[in-house]
Amino acid sequence: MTQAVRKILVTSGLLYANGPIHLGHLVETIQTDIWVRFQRLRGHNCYYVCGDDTHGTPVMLRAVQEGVSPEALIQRVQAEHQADFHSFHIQFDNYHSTHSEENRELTQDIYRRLKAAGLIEVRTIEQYFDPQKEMFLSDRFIRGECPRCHAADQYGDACEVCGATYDPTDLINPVSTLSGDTPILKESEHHFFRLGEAEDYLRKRMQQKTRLGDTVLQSDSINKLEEWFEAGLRDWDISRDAPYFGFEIPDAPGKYLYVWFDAPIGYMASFKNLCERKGLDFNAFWKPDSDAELHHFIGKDILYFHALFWPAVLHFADYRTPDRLHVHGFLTVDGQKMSKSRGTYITASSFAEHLSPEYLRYYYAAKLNDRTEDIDLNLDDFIARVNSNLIGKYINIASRSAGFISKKFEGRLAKEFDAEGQTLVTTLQQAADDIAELYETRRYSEAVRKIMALADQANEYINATKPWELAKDPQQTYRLQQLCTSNINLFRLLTIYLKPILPQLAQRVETFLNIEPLEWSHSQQVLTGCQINPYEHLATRIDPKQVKAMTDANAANTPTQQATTQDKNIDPVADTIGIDDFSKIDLRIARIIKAEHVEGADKLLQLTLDIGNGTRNVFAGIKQAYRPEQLEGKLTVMVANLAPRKMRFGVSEGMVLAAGPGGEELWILAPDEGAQPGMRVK
Ligand code: B3M
Ligand code: ZN
Repeated sequence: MTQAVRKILVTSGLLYANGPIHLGHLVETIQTDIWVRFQRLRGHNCYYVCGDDTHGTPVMLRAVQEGVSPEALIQRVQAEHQADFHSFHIQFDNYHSTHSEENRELTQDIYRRLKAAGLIEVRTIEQYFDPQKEMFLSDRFIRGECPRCHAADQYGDACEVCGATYDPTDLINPVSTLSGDTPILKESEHHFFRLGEAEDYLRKRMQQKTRLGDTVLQSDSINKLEEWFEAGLRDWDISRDAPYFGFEIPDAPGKYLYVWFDAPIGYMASFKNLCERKGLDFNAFWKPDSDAELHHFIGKDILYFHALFWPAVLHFADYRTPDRLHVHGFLTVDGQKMSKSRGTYITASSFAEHLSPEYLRYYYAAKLNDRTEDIDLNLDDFIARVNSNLIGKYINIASRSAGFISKKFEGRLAKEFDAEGQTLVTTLQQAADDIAELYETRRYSEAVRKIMALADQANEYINATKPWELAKDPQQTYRLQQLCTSNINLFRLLTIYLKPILPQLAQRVETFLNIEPLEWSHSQQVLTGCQINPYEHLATRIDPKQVKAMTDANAANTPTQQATTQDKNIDPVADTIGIDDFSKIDLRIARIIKAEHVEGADKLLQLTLDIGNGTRNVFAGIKQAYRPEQLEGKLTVMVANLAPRKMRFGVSEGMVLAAGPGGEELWILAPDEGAQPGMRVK
């Protein structure tokens, strides 16, 4: 059982300072917090730092829109983030900001080191510039016609209709989304990080086992890296021109470091700030000879930055690199991506207003594993699991035994268990190592399953021994006290095992049992002969009405939220056409009879559509918005007389209609009930 005390530094992704925390963000922070609390319960020195990611164009533009300085904006948002995390019991050692002195110093110093190592190259490039707004435009602020399939209104880097990727300069009729003007091409000097130079190092590192005895990444992420190596590592443009909210590049006036360059350095800055406050040794954690562990918890969408750029930057700037990247998937709610109109785009604060945050921690834990797959928050299942497992199984053990101890024995536990009670207590004690291993390896759902199976055993034992019957028989008084004592001990052991997930509940149990804060090693002790406090209600069941009230409240918030975020993105109405032009387009109701992923395509799904008189094969750029199983069986609308197009993956015979800016925000059209495949849309 005894293990050397580990020094562990843990981070979760830094949140963009331009919006509220929602249940998707919490998948990451909750799972990190559970891991960190587990390590602390085991007696390790585990530090958890995080902070806000404050730089970049979106923050700058939003501040302009709100008429405040970016500093004021990020300060306000950071306070909101911290309050939300606090209500979900996320126990950071430090919550900092990338817009801090520590981060400025570290970032500029790291830039200088990379430059001295010959890894920075300055090249002149041509880039689109918005003459009205007087700023260079990144790809996401330019839209235009796809150079390959001629779909209108595509982003500057990729077409969501045909899946082509290209440079913004390849777009036909480009438009700045900031002003609606045609951008002009302008030359500018950019600073590049020569990532290719790090390829050998990165490839080796990917295969190596760290001090933890495993590779840095889990296998599904290693496969992703292999693909990226295969495609070739491109130089990384790490500079942006003024105006930009960020750090200036040393000795390059008017040039700023790209937000993604200083963001991960923000992990170091947050820790440095902690060191200064607590007198810790920064270098002992960050220099190459450090004997501390470094763990990053991240979403799968930012793997490229954390598995390629970040270790390369650290290594060549003479810092240590992470031991482990814990990569997780996204959240869906009721099987679909979070949706404002369905009320499932749930903010942290509105959840906490309606329901106990610990219930979300419990539900996420019951779903999470060490793979990168998405997890689903099914709201009915959420209610059922909390009510029947957490309350019905775990809390029930205490509520069925504690009353007798107070009423019949003045709160005093028996000095020893009977033989059977002892056996069961021992069984639960012996599970400690297995459960610890499941937490350590981030297989929380297995841990919860195991803990609940032990709770089942405890309940079966109570059902079989029937304390309420013994209570009627004066001959059995001591036996009753013994039984309730072992039951209370079973409850105490389960509380230790659940404590990383349910810290506040555990604290209430500690008060009830009149004991010091529980640690993992306390699982090998028992509680006998002492005085406990009267049982007070520890937790209540969820009333489905609470969940309904929460989704209603979030749905009701929708129009205002959308109006502020989308005002700017409404496209002007196109040139007028006659009815003849319109009637050239043959729109048909189609049933999606099959939807599949396309090997090697990031944005496309392959759809088989039934249009009444036959089927069509269509490649649609909706992969980020839908999973295939969400589409199969649905009716939609397609352009049936679009000329077939030969694509890399096959021939596309038409196009399905969808609305929205793109990426995850796309919604395919659906007819009202009654429409049949093949009907013409006029
Ligand atoms: N803010 C992106 C994100 O929130 C970014 C993470 C930075 S981690 C250094 O997904
Ligand atoms: Zn295209």
